[in-house]
Amino acid sequence: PATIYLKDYEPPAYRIEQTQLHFALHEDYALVTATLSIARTAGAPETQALVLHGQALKLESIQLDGNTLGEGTYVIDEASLTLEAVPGEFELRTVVRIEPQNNTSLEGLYKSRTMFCTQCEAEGFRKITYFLDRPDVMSIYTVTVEADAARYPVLLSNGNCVATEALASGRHSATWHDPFPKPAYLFALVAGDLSVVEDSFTTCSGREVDLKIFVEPKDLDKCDHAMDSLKRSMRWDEETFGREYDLDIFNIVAVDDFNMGAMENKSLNIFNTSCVLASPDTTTDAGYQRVESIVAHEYFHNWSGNRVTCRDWFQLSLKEGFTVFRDAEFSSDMGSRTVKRVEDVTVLRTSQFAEDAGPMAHPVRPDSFIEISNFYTVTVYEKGAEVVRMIHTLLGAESFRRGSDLYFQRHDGQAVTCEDFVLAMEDASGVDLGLFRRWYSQAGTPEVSASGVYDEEAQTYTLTVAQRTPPTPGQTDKQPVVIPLAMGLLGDAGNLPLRLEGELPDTETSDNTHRVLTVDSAEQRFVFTGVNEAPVPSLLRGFSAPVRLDYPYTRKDLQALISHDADGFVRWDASQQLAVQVIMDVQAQLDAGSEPDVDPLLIDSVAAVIADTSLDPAMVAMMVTLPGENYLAELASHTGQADVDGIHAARDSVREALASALSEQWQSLFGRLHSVEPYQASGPEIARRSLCNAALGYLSADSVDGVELALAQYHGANNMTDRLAGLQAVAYFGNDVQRDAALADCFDKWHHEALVVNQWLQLQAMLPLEDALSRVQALMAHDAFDLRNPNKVRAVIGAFASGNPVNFHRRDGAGYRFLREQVAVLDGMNPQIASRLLGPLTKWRNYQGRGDMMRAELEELAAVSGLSPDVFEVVSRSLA
Ligand code: DPP
Ligand code: ZN
Repeated sequence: PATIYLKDYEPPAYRIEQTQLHFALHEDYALVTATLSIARTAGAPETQALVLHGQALKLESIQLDGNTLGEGTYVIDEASLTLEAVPGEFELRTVVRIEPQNNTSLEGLYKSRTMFCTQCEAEGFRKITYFLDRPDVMSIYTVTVEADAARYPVLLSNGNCVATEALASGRHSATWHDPFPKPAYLFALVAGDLSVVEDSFTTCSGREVDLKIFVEPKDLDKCDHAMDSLKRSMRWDEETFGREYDLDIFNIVAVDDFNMGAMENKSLNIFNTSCVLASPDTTTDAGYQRVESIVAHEYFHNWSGNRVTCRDWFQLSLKEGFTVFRDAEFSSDMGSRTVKRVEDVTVLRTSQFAEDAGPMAHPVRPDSFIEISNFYTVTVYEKGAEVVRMIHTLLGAESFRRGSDLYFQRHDGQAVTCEDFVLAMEDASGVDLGLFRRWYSQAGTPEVSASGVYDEEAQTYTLTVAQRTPPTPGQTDKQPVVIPLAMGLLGDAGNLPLRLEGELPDTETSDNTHRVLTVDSAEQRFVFTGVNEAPVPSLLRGFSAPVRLDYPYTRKDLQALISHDADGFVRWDASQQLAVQVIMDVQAQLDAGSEPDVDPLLIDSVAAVIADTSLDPAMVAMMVTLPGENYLAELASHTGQADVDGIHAARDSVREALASALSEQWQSLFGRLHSVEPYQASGPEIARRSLCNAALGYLSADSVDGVELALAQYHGANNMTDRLAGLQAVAYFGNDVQRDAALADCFDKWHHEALVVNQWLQLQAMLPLEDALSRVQALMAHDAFDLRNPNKVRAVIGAFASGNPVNFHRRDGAGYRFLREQVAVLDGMNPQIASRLLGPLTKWRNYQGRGDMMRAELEELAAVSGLSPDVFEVVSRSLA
C-alpha cells in the first residue's frame, strides 16, 4: 500500500457542485444512481483526467451529459474510475450495484441487524458510489431512498425531507435535501423499522428545531438522557461559543454495529447504541457521562467540523482536537471541572504518552499515512484538544472566544487547515503563536524537569525549568516548545503571593498566588522575590500542558500539596505521585524477596483525604484510587522496561495494606454513603456512588465480610452502577463459587439487554485470574458473543489485551498468540477493528522479558498475505 504525504497536497482539479443520489435498497443488493454536476476548477488544465474514488462497486452504467459511455472510454481499477478527457462542465451519471448485507467492514452502506445505515468518515463514501471522496470537495446533496415500506418504514438522510412517495410492490421512498454544501464523509442514510422519541429546541434567535432520536422499539425507554444532553449542548454552544443550530431538524439514530462511538453527519448523527442509550438499569454513571459528552461532541461538530471542515485528512485534529476541547469544557460546566480534568489527564498520560513513546508516534497533524483510519488516535483527539486548551490558556478566555468567532466567520463553508485556526487565533488576539505551532508538527511528549532553590537571606525562590523532547520515529531533532506552566508556591499556611524579580509589588490583583509562566526555551530561570518561607512549588496546575513533569518532591512535599494546595488537580496529582513512589518501593521489596513494607505516610495521607469533608466525594474517590497498572507500566517503560507481574503484585499489595489499615474508615464511609434511594444521574449522586464503591472495593479486598457486602449490594442494587460495582468486587475478591454464581446470575437476569451483556463480557475479560485466557475463549464461544459486532469484540478481545495485563502478557506468550490469531481473522472482516485491537502488541519494546515473543507475533502477521492497509501499516511501523 502507498504512503500519502501532507507535502503532496494539491487542490482538487474538479468540483462536484450538486450530487443527486438514488438508493434502491433490496435484501441482496442495492442500486445506487449518482447524478453529479461536475466542473473543472479554474486554472486546472483541460487535459486533466477526472479520477473518481470507488471501491467494491460494480458499475452497471455510466452516462456523460446523457450519453452512455462505452467500454474503453473510461478505466476502472480497484480504487478508482478514470475518465481521460471531460468537458469543463458536465453531468455524470453512474449506476452501481453494491451488497450492503455482505459489508462486514461497517464502512460505507451496510446492514446492522435489521436496518440499513452508513458510516462514511473517513473514506467510506467511495464504497457507496464513484465520487471525489475527499473533504475539500463539498457538494449539495439531494437523496432519494427507496425500500420496502413494511420492513423499512423510516427512511432518513441529511437535511430536510422534501418528498415521500408510495410505490408499487409495497415499496416507498423519501427524498431529502441538505442545503449546506458538505464533504462526502458527512453523508448519511438510514432505513429501518425504528421508533422515535421527539422533542424540540428553540434556538437563541427563536427558531424551532425538531429533535428526534430513532431507536429499536425495545430501547424507547433509554433515550431521555441523550435528549436532555442534546438540549443542554445546544444551549451551551449558543452561550459559550455563540453557535446556533442551522436546520429545522436534528436526528440521532442508534445503531448496534458501529466501528466508532458516534458520527456527526449533517443533521443525521448516527450513534453506537453504547454511546446514546441510557437507563438506570443498564447504564453506569460513567456510561451516563459518556452519553452526555458524546452527544455534545457530535452536536458541536455541526460548527467545528461541518460548517468549517478539514481541507485534507492530515488536518483531522482541526475538527477533532477542537471539538474534544469543546466537549470537555461543556462537561466541566455541567459537572465538576477538576474531576473532568483528572479523568482526561489520566487517559492522556496512560494512552497518549504511550502512543507518543511508541512506534506509532505522530504529530497532532501527521505528515504521512497509509490508512487514515489508523490516525483516529489519542494524539489527534486528546493531545489535539490539549493544544487548543494551551491556546486558550495563553490567550485568555475572552481573546480565545474572539478567535473562535473569527475562525467560524472567516471560514464558514470552507475546508481549511490547522494553520487557519492558529491564524484566526493570532489575528483576533494579537498574540504571536509563532513557535507555538511546533505543537502541531512535532511528535513526542516533552519532558520538563524543574528544580527550585530557596535563598532565605535574599527571600528569593528560584525555579529552574528545562525541557527536552525525546526523538520519535522519523523525527530525531526536536525543538523546544511553548509550554504554559501554571503554578503557585505553597507555604505552611497556604499559597504564597507571587512576585517575579523586576516586577512591582502587586496591589491590584485579587489572586496573586497563581501564575502561568511561559516556558519556551531549553532552560529558563524564574526568580520569585519576597518569599519569606521555603515553599513547595505547585506545578503544572490544571495540567496546563501535555508534558511529563519531573520535580524532586519529597514525600512530605507531596503530602503538603495533597492536603492544602489551592489547585484540585495538583492535589490529586500529588496523591498519585505518592502512590506511585510507594508502589515502586514495594515492587523493589518484593523483587528482593523481602516482605512488603508500605510507607505509613501513604496510609496517613489517604486517611486524611477520607477525613477531609471539604473535598468533593468524587475527588476523594479519585485520590484514594491507586494508579492503574497500564499507567504504572507506561511510567516504568519510560525509564526502562515494565515488569507486568511485578507491577501487578506490588499494586495489589499496596491496595491490601490500605484496605486493612483503614478498614474502619472504609466501613464508616460505606455505611454513611450507601443508599438505595431511586437512581439519579446527578453530579452529587454520581460523586456519592463513586466514593461509596471505592470504599466497597477496599472492603472486599480486605475481608470475606466485605465480599458479602458486595454480594448484597449486587443483589439489592436498583441501578447498574451499584450492581456492577458489587459484581466486580465479588468477581475480583470472592471465591470461585461466589464469583461464578454471581456472574451466572447476572447473565440470567440481563441477557436480553445487549449493553448489559457487553459490560458482563468486559468485566470477565479483565479478571486477573489464572485461567483468564480460557475464560475469554469460552466467552467467545458463548451465544452472547458475535465477532461481527465491534462492541462485543472490544468487550472481550480488546478488554483482555488492554485491560488484563497479567494475562495478556502471560509468560508463555499465549496471550500474544491469541491476539494475533484474532487480528488475522478480523482483518478479513473489519480491518479498522482489527488494526485497533493490535495496539497492545505494538508496545513490544516496553516489556521486560516479553519483547521477543510480542515481536514474533507481529512478524507472523507481517507474513500474512492480503493484509488490509490498516493492519499492514501498524505492523510495519511497529517492526521498523
Ligand atoms: N465520529 C467521530 C468523532 O466524532 C469521527 N468524526 O470523533
Ligand atoms: Zn469528533
